[in-house]
Amino acid sequence: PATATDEKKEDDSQVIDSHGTPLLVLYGSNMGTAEGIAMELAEKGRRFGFDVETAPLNEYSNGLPHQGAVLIASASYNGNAPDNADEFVSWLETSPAIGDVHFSVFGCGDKNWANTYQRIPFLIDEKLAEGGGIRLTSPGFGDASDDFEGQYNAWKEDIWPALADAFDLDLPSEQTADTSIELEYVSH
Ligand code: FMN
Repeated sequence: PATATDEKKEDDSQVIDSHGTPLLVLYGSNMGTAEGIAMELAEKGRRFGFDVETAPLNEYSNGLPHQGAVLIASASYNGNAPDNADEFVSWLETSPAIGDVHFSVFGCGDKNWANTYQRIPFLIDEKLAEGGGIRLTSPGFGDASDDFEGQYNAWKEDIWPALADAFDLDLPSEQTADTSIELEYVSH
């Protein structure tokens, strides 16, 4: 017999319009913050019907896919790349031709490292754009000494509508705009 739990499961699966657009979510992370963000984005992407893969940045040090989109979350360590992103960053520093890769970058940083604040995510965003990559949104930057969560949420909210636009997808609007809808209800 159908229980309340079964019904909920069914509802969840019905939400998905499985268009299968490739979504590669890459991370540069030593302590898990950027990797955690990548996993959260991947999970949401799957719910939205993307064909999602996740990997450390170093697995793509020879090039990025031109199909679908690439989301990147990275930290910096004294201005250097995290351990699992060093080869990727070295490759980018050779100014490769990126081509029409759709991407967006979120930086995990801390203003306590003032001179090298967000150096690596900033570099990744700049180099990808210089090489011909197409920014889905402006890069986001979260500062662990400030409102990291708020800065992350602001970037994250723009990602899904930008992906819907770029790939002509019909993502459910109450999901793409869930936070702003909630805020609207509260303020009325
Ligand atoms: N943040 C920056 O913005 N620039 C830096 O140069 C920088 N250097 C750091 C060096 C050390 C030893 C540590 C512990 C943190 C540093 N941070 C710096 C902050 C981290 O990048 C930030 O905490 C980030 O969220 C860590 O991400 P992860 O957990 O994915 O490795």
